[in-house]
Amino acid sequence: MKSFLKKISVLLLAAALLSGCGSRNSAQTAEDFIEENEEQADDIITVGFSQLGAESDWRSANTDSMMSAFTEDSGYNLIYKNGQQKQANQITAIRTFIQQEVDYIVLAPATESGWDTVLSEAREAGIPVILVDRRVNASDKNLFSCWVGSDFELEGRKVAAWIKAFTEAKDIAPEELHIVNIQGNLGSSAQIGRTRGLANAARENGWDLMAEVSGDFTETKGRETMAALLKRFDNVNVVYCENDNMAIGAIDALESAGKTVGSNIAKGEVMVVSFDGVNEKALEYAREGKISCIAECNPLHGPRVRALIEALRSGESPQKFNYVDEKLFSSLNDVSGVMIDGMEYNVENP
Ligand code: GYE
Repeated sequence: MKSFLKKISVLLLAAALLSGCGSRNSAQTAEDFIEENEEQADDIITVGFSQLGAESDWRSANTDSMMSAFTEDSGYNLIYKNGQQKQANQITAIRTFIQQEVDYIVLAPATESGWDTVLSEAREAGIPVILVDRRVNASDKNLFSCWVGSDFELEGRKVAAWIKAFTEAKDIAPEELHIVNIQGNLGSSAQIGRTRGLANAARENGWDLMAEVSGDFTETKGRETMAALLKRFDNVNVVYCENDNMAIGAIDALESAGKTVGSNIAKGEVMVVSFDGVNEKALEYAREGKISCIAECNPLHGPRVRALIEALRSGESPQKFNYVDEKLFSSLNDVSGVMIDGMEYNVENP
């Protein structure tokens, strides 16, 4: 941090050292002390991290990963701000980071739109912005340095391809699939990509996609949304949940309504599929067959963001968009892998 405050604190320390010591030698020592500490202060890199919230286990794992990658021991001062799911809070956080003259801003944006003004302010202040997890649809791609995260539409396509392969293996006709989608926060990259992955597959395969309703990526909202959907439809047999926390809530609502959760659609079970693979309870549900398939979404971006910052610091130009490789989990043996755009994705045990 180039901050004035840091210099003041070095001077105060030096003054404390000098007080009571009149000799020439100790004055020289104090000068050395100022110099050394100024150098050290300049070596510390200050990163302002605007996290969007704390809605899910994925998010907590992501925050932890950032905290452990940017420690003082590794030469960083991380300023963390939780946006509580509100873009306005995130914009305020970024403006504060600009005032604090941080060296880098890392933004995990709640939604894709509405970032142009504040990102222009960061650019005018000469502070590089790295996006993590979700994206922004900025009018000018130079408003951010680079991004690291998941291909959310690919995740959705993988789950849809798994549903197709599994139901074909069980001789279930496409029009017999009555699907509801419990979506994430509307307008977020994770929601947009996962919703698109399912909607396109439903259209192509002739599945009955009955409703798309947001459950805000939380367990509570997943439970409420599922309960409301069961009041609207009596024939739901596939629940596509855009994260594991909502799947846990939805399973609770299904079981409370007397439904059996599982993959035997022909026998009246309701199949639940989901995303993340971070939450231990969801993985346990996948092992038990209560969740039929989970597309992994990897939250451990801390070291990846740090590597990007280190590349920028040493004058390199990292790739603009950096995708993470992810798996597909299912404990059902009927599908060993799915093929998308010529790429094979193996199904692994959760
Ligand atoms: O899947 C969900 C979280 O943006 C990838 O946000 C992230 C999603 C993640 O709340 O659990």
